[in-house]
Amino acid sequence: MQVVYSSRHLAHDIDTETFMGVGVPANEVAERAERIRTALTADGEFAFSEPTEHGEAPITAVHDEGLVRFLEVAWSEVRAQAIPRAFLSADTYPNLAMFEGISPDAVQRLVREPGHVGGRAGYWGLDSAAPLVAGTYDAARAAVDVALTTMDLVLGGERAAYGLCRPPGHHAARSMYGGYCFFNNAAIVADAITRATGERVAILDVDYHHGNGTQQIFWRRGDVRYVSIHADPERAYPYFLGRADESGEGEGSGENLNIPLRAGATNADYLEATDRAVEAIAAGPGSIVVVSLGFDTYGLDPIGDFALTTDVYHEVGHRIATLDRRLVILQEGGYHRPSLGENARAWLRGAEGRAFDPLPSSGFTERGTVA
Ligand code: Q9C
Ligand code: ZN
Repeated sequence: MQVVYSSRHLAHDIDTETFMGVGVPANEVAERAERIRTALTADGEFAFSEPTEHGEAPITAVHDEGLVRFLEVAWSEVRAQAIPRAFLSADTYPNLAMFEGISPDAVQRLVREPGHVGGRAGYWGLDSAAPLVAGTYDAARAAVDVALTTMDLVLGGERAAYGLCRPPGHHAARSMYGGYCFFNNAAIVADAITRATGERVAILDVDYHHGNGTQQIFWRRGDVRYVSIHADPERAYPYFLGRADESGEGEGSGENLNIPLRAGATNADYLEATDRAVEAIAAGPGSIVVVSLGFDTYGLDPIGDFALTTDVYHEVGHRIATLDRRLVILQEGGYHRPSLGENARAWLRGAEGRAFDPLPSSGFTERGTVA
């Protein structure tokens, strides 16, 4: 399989994130992508290439231009405003209740991007879990180019290709970054495919978290079907979207399918959900599926609570391949670093119909496997 990778992700060099008001070791770190790159290289069946520059137009086709401009200058603003922090995190977020009783029209007029960079980060940001540093914008732009180059390979005739995107994208909405995500790589690609082919596109999101950004971007669109399997937002980030009764509106009515799962979800639970998701995609038109691929569903993931093991990724990849559609596979989350390479190898080999022989010494013990 063709893999697109750029070392420019290394510029998004973070070691701390904020969780419930406290600085904690970052989850979404450079080592993640390097682990996957190393494992796929050692496998020998993956051919790597560099992304090509696609410019800003495909980004502003799904994102507000103001978000792009903010992310571009955010770090120099931190410096210019002499904010003594190692990374940018918001001061205040505009909670919906701040505007209770004020008409929607008035809210539109009153809520403006402030000058203070801590306020600007609140205006454009969802949460404190997306630390922004000097190289973040460049890395996020490179991730978009990785995604679009992966799409080019598939439009050029590859049956499946994998974009090793970092930072990830599925929490980024039209006018918002957050959840370790800055630009929505999968949404940018799905939108670009509709324009390039005139066909409908499906997005299958198998990251542990609900892809609130992708859902928001396509909520009213009839040409992109979004299907997501994720932790129930009742207990998991992003908390305020991702429930089973969210199905889209207007032309997008019925084009959004959320499959929330309980804590401790097993391989069997996951395969059942996968079959439902595959069925929902097969029921619609189109020849290309964009996969938002996350491994935070793994039993040992530090921020997930599912119980999946490596062999189920091979089977999930295989079941998605039974759709017999072309696949643009883009990396999202997954934070148990020692297993990331093996899990990616298992999934991608499954999607290609190849066998998977686990490496004998992966150096960690799976929770949830029968010893
Ligand atoms: N205790 C992706 O997987 N909350 N984003 C972390 C840690 C933010 C996940 C809480 C999770 C964002 C792409
Ligand atoms: Zn995730």
